[in-house]
Amino acid sequence: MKVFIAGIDGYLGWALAQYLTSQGHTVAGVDKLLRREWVAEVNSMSAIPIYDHGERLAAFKEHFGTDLDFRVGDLCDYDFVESFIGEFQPDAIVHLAQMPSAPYSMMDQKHSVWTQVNNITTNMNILWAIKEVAPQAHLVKLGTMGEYGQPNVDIPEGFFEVEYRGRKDRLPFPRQAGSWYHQSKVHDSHNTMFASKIWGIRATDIMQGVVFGSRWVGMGDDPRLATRLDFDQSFGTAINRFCAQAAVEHPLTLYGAGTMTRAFLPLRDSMRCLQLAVENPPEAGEFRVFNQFAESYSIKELAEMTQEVGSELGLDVQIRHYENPRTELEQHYYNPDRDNLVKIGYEPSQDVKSEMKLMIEDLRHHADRIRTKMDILVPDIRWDGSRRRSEVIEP
Ligand code: USQ
Repeated sequence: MKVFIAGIDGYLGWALAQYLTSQGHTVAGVDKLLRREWVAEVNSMSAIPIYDHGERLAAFKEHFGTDLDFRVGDLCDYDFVESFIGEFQPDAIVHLAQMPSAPYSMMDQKHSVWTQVNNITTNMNILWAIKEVAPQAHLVKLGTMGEYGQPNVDIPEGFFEVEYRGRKDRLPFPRQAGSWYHQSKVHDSHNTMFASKIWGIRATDIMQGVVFGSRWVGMGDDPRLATRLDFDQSFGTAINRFCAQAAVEHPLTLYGAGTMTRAFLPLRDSMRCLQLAVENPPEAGEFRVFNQFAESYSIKELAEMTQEVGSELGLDVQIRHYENPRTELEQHYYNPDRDNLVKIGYEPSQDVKSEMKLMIEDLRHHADRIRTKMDILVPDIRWDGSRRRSEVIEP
């Protein structure tokens, strides 16, 4: 199939371009390289070194024997989006090209507004381009499990049956997102569902959990093909941060009591699930929702697992509780469904510790890079828009 990846330079996008190519698909994609700028703006860098556009393209050609049509461009520029998608005529468009960080979006007025304008515009431009020049293309839109929030009932996949005042309907499940970033994804879900309804676009809205890990099986060791791995408070996700902290024996930064529960999946499962979504498109006009994760854990359990894996590797890993800089429920019910992907062949990984071990080993090679950024490991972006470094607390 011909797959267009929006956001092809990112953590998921660069890995996915290689993974889908290795599975026989033809890939093209676009990126404005903004993730590199955002991470520099928050005074950090990828723990695993990443190479520039030209070096990545050369390595891709050497390894896969084919040119990758990866253009640097702006998805907020509609003419560019329409012309590239019209030229490539994809069967599927995987849309990963958004600002993905909750803390970054909570920093101040400028960052929250920018996040929403950028994220909603990129999605709207892709929806319009599908309608205008590639109506057969299937949009695989990366949303987030965080769109649902933490309701005190089970979380279905997008829709639920409801009976109200004697009448029944199948309605979208309520979205109660916990950051301006997560809210931007809620708006995208609504816009995509509406576009499907009025224009007959086929779309899969992926409610993805928190991704972790540094590689997919078969990724090889050419450093030019490595994907980025962030560990700062904004762009590093919980397990990736814990593994980076373990690699340099910095205490793990557990926010609050650490009893928040989230759904997680390793990078390789994310690749596999996106492949399954692409290869099993919905009918024209169908808008479907996949909850995409392997398993749920509390953040405290994950810190303890990181500590165990760290000590198996001879590292002294302490766990410390810090004031929670976020406004979020720490004690809550959490039970999301995950059936749609399993029905089309997904076998969830259940071995978080093996993945952590691989990642800590990868990160230990780059411990010196992480050590240069020790001062940014403790969070200071607070959900009320102020900045103050969290203090250590007794839970
Ligand atoms: N947390 C800690 N310590 C840390 C970092 C995080 O205790 O050092 C806690 C947070 O308070 C939160 C949980 O871990 O309760 C998850 O935080 P996270 O930063 O790993 O994940 P989140 O902000 O939710 O965002 C990440 C990605 C985002 C994606 C989302 C999926 O950055 O792009 O949409 O995961 S989900 O969480 O399912 O919404």
